[in-house]
Amino acid sequence: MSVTTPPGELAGEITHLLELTQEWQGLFPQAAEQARHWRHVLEEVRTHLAEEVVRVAVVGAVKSGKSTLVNALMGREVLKRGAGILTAMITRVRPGPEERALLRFKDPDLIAGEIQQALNFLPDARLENRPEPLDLSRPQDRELLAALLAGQEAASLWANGSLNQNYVLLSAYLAGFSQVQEAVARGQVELTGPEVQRHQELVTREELAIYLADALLTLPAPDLPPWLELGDCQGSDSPLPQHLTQVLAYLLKCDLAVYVISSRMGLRQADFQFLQELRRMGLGEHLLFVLNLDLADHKDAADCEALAARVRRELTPWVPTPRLCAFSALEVLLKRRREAGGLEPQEEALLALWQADPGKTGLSRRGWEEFQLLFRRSLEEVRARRQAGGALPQVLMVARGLAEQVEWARRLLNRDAGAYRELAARLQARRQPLAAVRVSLHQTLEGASRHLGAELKRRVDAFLSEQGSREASLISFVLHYEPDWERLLANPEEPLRLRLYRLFQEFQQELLKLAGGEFNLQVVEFVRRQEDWLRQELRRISEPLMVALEETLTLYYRETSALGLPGEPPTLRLELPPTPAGLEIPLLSLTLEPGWRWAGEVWLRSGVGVLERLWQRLKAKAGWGSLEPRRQEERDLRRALAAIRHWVREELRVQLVDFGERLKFRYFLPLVQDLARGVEESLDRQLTSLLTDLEGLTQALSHGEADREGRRRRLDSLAPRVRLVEARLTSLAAAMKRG
Ligand SMILES: Nc1nc2c(ncn2[C@@H]2O[C@H](COP(=O)(O)OP(=O)(O)OP(=O)(O)O)[C@@H](O)[C@H]2O)c(=O)[nH]1
Ligand SMILES: [Mg+2]
Repeated sequence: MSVTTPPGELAGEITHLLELTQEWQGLFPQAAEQARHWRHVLEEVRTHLAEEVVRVAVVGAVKSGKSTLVNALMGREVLKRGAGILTAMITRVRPGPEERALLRFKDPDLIAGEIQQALNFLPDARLENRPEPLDLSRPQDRELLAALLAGQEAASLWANGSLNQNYVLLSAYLAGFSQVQEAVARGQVELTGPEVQRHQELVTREELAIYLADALLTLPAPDLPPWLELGDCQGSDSPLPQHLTQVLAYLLKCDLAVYVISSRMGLRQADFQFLQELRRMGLGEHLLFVLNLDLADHKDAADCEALAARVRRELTPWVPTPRLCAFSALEVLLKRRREAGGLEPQEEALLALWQADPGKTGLSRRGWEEFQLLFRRSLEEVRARRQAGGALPQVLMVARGLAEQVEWARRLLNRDAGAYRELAARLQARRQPLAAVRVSLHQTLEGASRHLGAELKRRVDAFLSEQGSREASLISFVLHYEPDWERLLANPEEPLRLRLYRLFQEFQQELLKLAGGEFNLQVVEFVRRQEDWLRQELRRISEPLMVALEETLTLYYRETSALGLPGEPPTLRLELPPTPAGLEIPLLSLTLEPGWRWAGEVWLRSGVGVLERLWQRLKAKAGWGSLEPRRQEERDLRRALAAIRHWVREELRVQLVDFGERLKFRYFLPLVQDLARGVEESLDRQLTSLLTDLEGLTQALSHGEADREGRRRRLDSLAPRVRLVEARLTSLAAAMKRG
């Protein structure tokens, strides 16, 4: 992997410092230990900066121009854009040295599970009592699925097939199978060079995209920072629930979202709902809005401006000061492509048409320029925020430590070997209390981790059990769900069994929508609240020990000053590391296994059910005023619904328990451990960077008695340069704090 130098001032200062520590080591090879520590810290920070990615999700309603905007930013046709709902899978796009597409496919077990789950909603005798699940790699199973999907029962059950999630999923899996079979078996596919274009088909055709787990595209884009990732998302109002679930999961990892609004459509109800969701995920203050102007659609520049003003007004209740830029993404893209020399004649004609009105194109150009500035600034802010919290304090401590050592070495040069030894011994004694405080900090944090972990477990249990009492919760949904009875019973010819399947199918779809959306949003909000609390607690617990540590450090510095080595005791920073990138908030994905069939059907077929219906029929025959057939059916279905509710309630309970365990053991406990360890490591590093290795230094000095003058000259030249780097880092830290 090629290592790119991270941009920004911090990276430059790290390079400087690395050179200076090298120089220091050349002067005192016997005191190499300390220099090694500094270099280790600096190199680690540097690697970390180079690997760090700022993620930006490009979101908005379907067909608002999200893919076009990503293309405009990249300056080329990277993603497929056009009519019809296109983006079926999030494509992550990153600038990189070479063209490459990495497509990761779903695990075959996951695919089989999703197919099985959807099949549960298909009432067909051919599916009952099958010894093993349907496997698309078997031709006879594919034939069966094709026959099932085309069959009478499926047709009547899925009358509005285009919007039925199970139907869409099964047909997509079946249609795409032959084309991706090999790729799925391999797990992933890497495309390079001209082959890269092929990825477009995979991510835009639902039947292929359904097999994908991840799509990452790398392309040269010299005017974008190498640490940027743009996520081209599916439309937020896409009718397929799996699209929204994917977008939500991606947004959780993002630092910023660009919200695209089509000037043709403006803001609609679905936008406000999505904005609310973005806010609940904590992205409210990290949104940039693009009003994507369809230049042909607006009379003149004033018209465009009026629209922008209206959109801004409409956004204000949701986002207090919306950052909105208005321009045509397509125009930007075409202009950039023209510069690169590759426009089709009709595209030229389109540009010419737009450019006939310089008022509108001028407005669009200014909007794009404004957006670029704003975008850049927001990205830099994200990076600065992260660095201010982690990398910078560490680098600053190295600079301080080095400056101090250089200063002390200059003063020590005049003394003789006996004096060095005495000095080293006295300071060594002063370090003992520091070591003691470090030990008690370690113990305190260890104890706190256990206690905080236990408290978090309790809170997860409470959160999930509250679900039972909350309105809009999964459990109350299950307990109170009512279908649209009118619609369900509309066709008097429909057999009862089919109605039952339809009833359950609608129930399932609503439930999955609630689980994938509202429930998971509640989980995210809950997790974020706990994280804030956890960080606060760790701070509160460590604070007294930090004070003790600083007091001991002050005494240490007092001693060094008395020994003729002046220095200011530093302010230590309690660093809580960011949540590790590999730790993802678990989201619930509910599955309803075949058991339900029996729950409902059992009632219909049960002795009670059969007897009841027989009795009603007898009563009718005897003219005893039986229930009319429609009422009777409704009553049967209500009873079956009660049986299903009971079964789903139980199933949900089991899955929520399982989900709670994942939250506890795969998220919160590792997080507690990681944060506590992070606090300690960061303090250790700061202290090791700072506390002069006097023993090494005095040894080094006594070895080089002969070349005292040469050393003095080199130290005199080194000192101001180190101080300069330290000063620059200090002002960088101050600037970040202000920013
Ligand atoms: N006139 C005009 N057309 C545009 C503009 N931006 C995008 N389009 C067109 O609008 C259509 C949809 O654009 P896409 O970028 O595919 O939209 P999307 O939001 O990614 O769509 P989905 O991914 O399907 O939700 C394409 O045909 C674009 O060429 C624009 O600024 N002006
Ligand atoms: Mg798109």
